[in-house]
Amino acid sequence: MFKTLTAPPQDKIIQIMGLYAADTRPEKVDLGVGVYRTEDGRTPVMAAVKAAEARILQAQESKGYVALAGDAGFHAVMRGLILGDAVAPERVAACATPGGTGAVRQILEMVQRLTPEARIWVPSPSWPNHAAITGHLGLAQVDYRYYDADAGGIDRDGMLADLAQAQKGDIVLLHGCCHNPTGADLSAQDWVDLAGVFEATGAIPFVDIAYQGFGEGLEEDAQGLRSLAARVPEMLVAASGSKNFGLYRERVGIILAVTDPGKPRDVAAAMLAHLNRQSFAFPPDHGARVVETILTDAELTAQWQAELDAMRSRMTANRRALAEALRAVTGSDRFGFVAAQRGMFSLLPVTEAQVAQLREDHAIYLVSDGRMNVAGLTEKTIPQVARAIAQVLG
Ligand code: PLP
Ligand code: TYF
Repeated sequence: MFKTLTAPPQDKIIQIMGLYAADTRPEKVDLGVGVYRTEDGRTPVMAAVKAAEARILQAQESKGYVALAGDAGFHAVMRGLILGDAVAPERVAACATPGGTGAVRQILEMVQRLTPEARIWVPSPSWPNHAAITGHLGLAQVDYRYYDADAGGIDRDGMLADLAQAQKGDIVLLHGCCHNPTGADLSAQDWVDLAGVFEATGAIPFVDIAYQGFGEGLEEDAQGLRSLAARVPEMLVAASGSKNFGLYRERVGIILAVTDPGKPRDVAAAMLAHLNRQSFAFPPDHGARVVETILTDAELTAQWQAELDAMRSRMTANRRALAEALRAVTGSDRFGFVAAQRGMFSLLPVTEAQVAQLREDHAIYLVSDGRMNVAGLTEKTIPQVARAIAQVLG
């Protein structure tokens, strides 16, 4: 069976991880994969996570299976963290998944089974796994206008005009906050206007939120999603605990399906559990247990929030410092958007060839589309990166 096989296309982000790992130059700078880093380049286990793990190690008496949809306590804390009190808990079907990617995959698989004719509207550009998974499942994807590269912000009119074309039952993917790869987010007014589009079209919002707490704050980052949830009859949410809990490899993710209470909620929950069973049966538990332990303990919650605040502040400071350094070396304000944006990523106005040049000549690693992980910058590397960008852009 393998003799005639050709290799599948590689994920451009994971490809960069490999190139970076193989580079032996000591001055190399990793601004590729979306992983948080400290000033000294580490991705540490958060202290609140360590404390929760110590408690779990002491108290856990069984590693027996939990449930196909994961643990109800985990569902409850994640529902609170993400949806707040925007919708009644009786309306929400929850299902744990292996990471946010697992949530995206399981949601789209449910869509494929329930409404195979639905089109999936995806912002242009978006995280590459969105198109990869819709393509893998054979779903029809339509890209909608989202990013305005000249403005370093969103193409609001283009987005609203495109989405007005969505049909009843179509699925519209939105990034909850910290848009990957552009760093350009929807404003509160945009979320309100989008709710109007959903009401008018009958399309269903699907919010992918992988960076809650990395933008403006835990509550602030969920505000748009919550305002939408309060207005629409149905909504899908895929959330990740990889970034805000630093639990990347533990694979913490959840689906929240907002439905009508009663039978629709129960059927959605059963469907999601059924689809978990078809793919991997029981979702991973350890990371989910860590999240539940933190969010059900006031002290651990406060400790975690303080750590998350510090991570966010570091990224914001890096943004400001890089924008200033770029202003100094280029004498122009064209990189001002880097300081104004939030989250882990910004998209630099560079060609694929210029990205290759930054990598080959300057040992600076960006994703091929120009995406930069600002958490990978340090006080020491910011001047080096600014000079290299200025040089490569000419
Ligand atoms: N969605 C987006 C937009 C992401 O950037 C990511 C990456 O972190 C994910 C989902 C899911 O990540 P994970 O599967 O590691 O939880
Ligand atoms: O965008 C990123 O860098 C992170 C990590 O297939 C990631 O979301 C990258 C590629 C991928 C899965 C996760």
